[in-house]
Amino acid sequence: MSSSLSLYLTPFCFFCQRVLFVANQLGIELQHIDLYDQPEAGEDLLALRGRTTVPVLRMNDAQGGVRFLPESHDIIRALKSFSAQGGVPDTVPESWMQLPSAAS
Ligand SMILES: N[C@@H](CCC(=O)N[C@@H](CS)C(=O)NCC(=O)O)C(=O)O
Repeated sequence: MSSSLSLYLTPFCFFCQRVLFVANQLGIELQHIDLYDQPEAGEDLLALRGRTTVPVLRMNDAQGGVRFLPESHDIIRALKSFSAQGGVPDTVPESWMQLPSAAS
């Protein structure tokens, strides 16, 4: 199984739309975690940064790794980098944020 990407977003968020636009242009699939429909999904973001600001990109890899990348500009840069390197990597980037509960 390969890595999967999800985007925490709300329907009214311009920064989120910009990320979705670029992902679509690059042909990168992003599952949507819509905090308007699923407010409980914001708990991970609160644990991560103490706020539920979106967009935040989440990667789950096949080894059980989970990492997060906030800030639309950083997300777009990462998506372009994945695209230039031939696709989403198999393992989560270690520079991305992780939940305090996952940090050793
Ligand atoms: N600098 C951030 C700005 C993100 C931002 O302002 N998001 C708004 C929605 S458009 C938000 O989540 N506001 C609610 C909050 O911060 O709790 C980025 O570019 O991603």
